[in-house]
Amino acid sequence: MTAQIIATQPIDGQKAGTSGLRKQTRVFMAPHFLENYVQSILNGIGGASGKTFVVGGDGRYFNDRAIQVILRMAAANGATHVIVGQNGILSTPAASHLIRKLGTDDGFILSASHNPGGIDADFGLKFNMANGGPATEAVTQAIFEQTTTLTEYRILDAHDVDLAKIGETTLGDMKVSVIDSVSDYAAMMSELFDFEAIRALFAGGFRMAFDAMHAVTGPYATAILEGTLGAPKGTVLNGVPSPDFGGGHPDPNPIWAHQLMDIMTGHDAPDFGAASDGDGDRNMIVGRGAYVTPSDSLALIAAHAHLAPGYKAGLSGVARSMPTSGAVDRVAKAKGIPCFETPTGWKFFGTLLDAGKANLCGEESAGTGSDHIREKDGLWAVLMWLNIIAASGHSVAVLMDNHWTTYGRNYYSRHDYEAVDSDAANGLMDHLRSQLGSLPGHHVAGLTVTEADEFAYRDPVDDSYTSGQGIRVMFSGGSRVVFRLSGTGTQGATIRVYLERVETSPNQLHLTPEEALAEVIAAAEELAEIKTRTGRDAPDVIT
Ligand code: VG1
Ligand code: CO
Repeated sequence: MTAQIIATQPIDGQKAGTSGLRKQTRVFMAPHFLENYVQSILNGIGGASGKTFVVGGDGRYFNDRAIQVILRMAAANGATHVIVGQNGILSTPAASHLIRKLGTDDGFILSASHNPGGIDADFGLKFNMANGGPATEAVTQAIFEQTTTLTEYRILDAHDVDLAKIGETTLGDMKVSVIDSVSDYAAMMSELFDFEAIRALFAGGFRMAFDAMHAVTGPYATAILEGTLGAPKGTVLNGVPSPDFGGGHPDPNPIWAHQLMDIMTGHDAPDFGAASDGDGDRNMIVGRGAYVTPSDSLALIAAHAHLAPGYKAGLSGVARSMPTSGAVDRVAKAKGIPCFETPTGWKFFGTLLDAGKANLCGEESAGTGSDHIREKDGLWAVLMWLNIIAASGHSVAVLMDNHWTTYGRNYYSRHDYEAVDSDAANGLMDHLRSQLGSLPGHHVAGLTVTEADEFAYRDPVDDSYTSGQGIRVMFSGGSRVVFRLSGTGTQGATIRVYLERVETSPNQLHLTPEEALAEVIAAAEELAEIKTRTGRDAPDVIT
């Protein structure tokens, strides 16, 4: 087995977005594309010599081939040890946990997360660092710079490693350990949550439906919910990961998880429903006929986390991404703990978690997690809810009602306009930017603007500065609209419009989001001229 040095040239567009590098699968499979990016990562971190890595992915099309390439390149670049999930499977949270538990230098996670999979869909590669979290902005930039000057990569001329068999083998001078994908993660969950209480809940007839969406959480949910916790067989739906996620879109929201929504709103609905995404870091929570927005879920968890054994000392602080609703802010205020507002993407929570400034974080896009790892964690959120339900004895609907009565309700919705012409999307954002200075004091669709800005963030731990993170327009009374361009799409631009209204009147807590947000939606249209600029009559996805 010899290390080969292959001559190559820089490939355009190898710039990571909100969460890793995401491209259409065929782009990733083009000659040298994956190899160039992996070598750029290794160069960007100062080489692989003597290093250990965790490698795994969500099982989507090309996962298995990409892992074999990464293994051969790690070996050729002098890595000493790579730990791989069996059959190449590791959820993003499980990979983050393994990096931390085993003390490896870094990790490679093969996933395009909530994007569909298959040869005609999307593929992705995320690089995580020794704290278990996504590469920081600085490292991401260093890697990108490498992609623009790369002239060669190193790869071992070798056979495939058998990833089906648990055990140790070697590839050149490098050790390869194939490990069970689920057991370490499951053990960590049993330490954080009151498994006895949740087991008793299921034994008492509590019924649940978990939709794994043919993605990576299938084996994890089956082992934990149906295995350890004794939920009846069949609790986990779509539990076998498939390379194209059963032809679906593995994004856990009421639109894409409509099978679960139909079950939860149908006759004989179970008590509790949940779903997770392609790589297992997102979650959806739904009670019988009661969908919980991710922003509300974060706030409710902040209010009740002390009921779970791993959090009984209470929270040190909470953090949310800027577009996430302010519901959690009011819980933090009531508890007297800090609440941080960060740019979109889990990488911005890492320093706060490492420094102990926050130990609960969340995003409106169905991401929730804590300092147990450095990624958001879908099943963690589901188990946290089960723990809260078991400890409080309340249903999801009662928990949310009580929460709104105590703290008020942040009505919230996100409108996505997908695959919009990039020039039109940039024009829309430029137009908004040009209005910022003149908006305060003006009336838009019956609302009065109090503040308008483009969000920028100075990290309170490492002092790094990130600008251009979304346009915010705040209205009197606490309503708000935020506009951002997505950093995870692979075609054209996706415009995200985040709509929010705060309501504290006791008789206004049960409106539909459409009713409650009608004025804010009208204001968003008036400010951004979405219809005329994009040619779209309505959003593609409303969550
Ligand atoms: C989206 C979400 C963001 C999330 C990111 C990665 O990014 O809005 O909150 O962190 O996806 O999630 P964007 O730039 O498209 O808005 V995952 O589960 O796809 O890794
Ligand atoms: Co994900």
